[in-house]
Amino acid sequence: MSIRSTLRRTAIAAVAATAAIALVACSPAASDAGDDASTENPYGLITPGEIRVASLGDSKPYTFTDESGEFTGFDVELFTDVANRIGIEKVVFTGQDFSGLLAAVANGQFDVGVAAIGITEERKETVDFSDGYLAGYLTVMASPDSDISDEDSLAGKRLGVVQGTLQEAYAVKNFTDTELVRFPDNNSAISAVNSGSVDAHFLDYEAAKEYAAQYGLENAIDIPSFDAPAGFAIAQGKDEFKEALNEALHEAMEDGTWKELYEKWFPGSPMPDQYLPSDEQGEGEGE
Ligand code: SNW
Repeated sequence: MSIRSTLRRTAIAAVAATAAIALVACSPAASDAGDDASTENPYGLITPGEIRVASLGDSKPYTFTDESGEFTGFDVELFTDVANRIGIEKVVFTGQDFSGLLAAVANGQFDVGVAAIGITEERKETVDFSDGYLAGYLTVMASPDSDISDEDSLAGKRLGVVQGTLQEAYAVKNFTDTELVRFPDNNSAISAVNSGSVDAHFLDYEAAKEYAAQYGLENAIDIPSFDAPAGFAIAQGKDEFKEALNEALHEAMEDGTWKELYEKWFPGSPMPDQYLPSDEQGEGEGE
């Protein structure tokens, strides 16, 4: 094809696209005649029929990329299942730094943030959350030769945290004699532990377990974070989307899908009660 005809085709395509956008923008039907607009895009997604997800590439087993670059992990599989239940097959995950993730959801670059994101009042000032789907521990991970074994033993030590995490906030508040070293992601913090430039890294329990096994480190301190269960973060005011996600999430809990994914991704971890099918709750407590 000649350059000229390519240019011409591009120009025609551009004009057509602009006209289409203008039509949509001017048409009163697009905004208020509920029917058409809401059947096509009832959840107010950036691209109708597709959910764009802000996530993390290095929080195995919650969210991570496998050898072929595909996103997988507990949160990824759970969210994909939930999305499918609300009729969305196309779920596109993108890796972000944790520190920018909630802002990217709030300002509409993504439909949802999925990355073991704890629900807190402070975060709710910028984004909404689905109901919780995971409650666990924040873990300080160190080399087995270190003398870090409790919060007091962190005094005078250098501790890695990922910027913007609950670990950072907890450390700022509670580890006042510890030097905090901020990292953009877990991988860079773990490298620093391995090279000795920090004494320990503070991250989510299951991710710590994973890195511990990989690098011969150990979980030195576990701090409950049950008051901030993880939820799916969505932009404020998308109530239909949020309600649909919640309904689907509870279905996934009730039919045992949640439990299956939990056992798959967190083998050997204590099974929490509140997300199991209702007829299985209270079992194993000796009641
Ligand atoms: O608050 C916990 C929750 O109880 C569960 O253990 C999953 O992790 C948390 O949501 C905390 N997660 C951190 C946060 O929300 C770090 C997230 C990350 O590194 N991806 O800041």
